[in-house]
Amino acid sequence: MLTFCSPAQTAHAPLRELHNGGWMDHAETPARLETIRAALGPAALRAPADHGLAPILAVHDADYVAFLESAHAEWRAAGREGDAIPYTFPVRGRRPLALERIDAKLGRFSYDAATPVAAGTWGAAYAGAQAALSALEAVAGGEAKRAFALCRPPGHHAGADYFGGYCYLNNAAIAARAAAARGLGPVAVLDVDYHHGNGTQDIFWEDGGVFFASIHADPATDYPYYWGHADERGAGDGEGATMNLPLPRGTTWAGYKGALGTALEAVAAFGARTLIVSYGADTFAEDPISHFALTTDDMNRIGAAVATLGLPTVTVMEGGYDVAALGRNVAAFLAGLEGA
Ligand code: Q9C
Ligand code: ZN
Repeated sequence: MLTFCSPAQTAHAPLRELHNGGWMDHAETPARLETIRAALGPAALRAPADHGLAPILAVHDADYVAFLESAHAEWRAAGREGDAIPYTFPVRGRRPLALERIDAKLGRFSYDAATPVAAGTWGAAYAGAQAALSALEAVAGGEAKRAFALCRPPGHHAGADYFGGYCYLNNAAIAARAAAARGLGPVAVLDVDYHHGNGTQDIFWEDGGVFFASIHADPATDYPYYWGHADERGAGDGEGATMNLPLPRGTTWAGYKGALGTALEAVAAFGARTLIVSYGADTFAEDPISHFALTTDDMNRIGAAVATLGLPTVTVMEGGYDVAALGRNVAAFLAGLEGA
């Protein structure tokens, strides 16, 4: 499958994250991208074109983007070493303030302490968003029916003005909004990462032109906890255009396929003409931070089921942390999507 990826995306390499009360090696590593690239081979791999900041600013607030660009430099200017990590957060309802200190800004624009801003973060996130936009462009221009954006860092936890969950720019949302702006709507985003795509949900919460469907671990037991419950359905113009299908830990294909069928039926019923897939391989049984029990063959089945929609489709890479199996899991999904 036509695949977009930039070498700049490996410059993002945070060392560690806060996990269950201690430090662990950051799970979202450059090796993830390398192993996927190796598994897919060089034949259909292409460097993204630069579509600039405008399509990013169509999703993310300008002050948030400006913060991301300068956050690591501000961290260093404050005399700190290593990665910038937030640790103090304004609870909901706090009044807006003109914040000066880097620590105050880090907390203002994030919602967890597991998502460091490293020296190469902005460049990698920007390049990844360009990969998503280039994949959309290939599909929109009719060059390919389907394309893959090998985004890294991932994006679906990032909201209009916040980072978190290893995500900084919401690649799927950026592609979805660009598709709508190009007249390719209605657009659907199908999120099959293990974790709920809270950032994407928030971005399109009141947008009736973009349908968001997510199949994920029940937020009662799993990150991101505060979003992804079955009764979250959107609001205002977007009421009914959000669908959440939480599943219990331990879910196998037997439990997964029904939810996938429900999501695909809803995408078709919405009348979507363009599909963006947020694909995470962290539903894999051996994933070190997740708790579903899907196999590599199941990844192929997910791809094949999505292909039955027959829609122009951009797949955007999200999570998946079993690096040893990641390449073959992504390849299996894309092969299913291609009808192989
Ligand atoms: N103790 C993605 O898959 N850490 N992000 C959970 C649980 C955050 C995953 C910690 C997981 C974020 C794109
Ligand atoms: Zn995930």
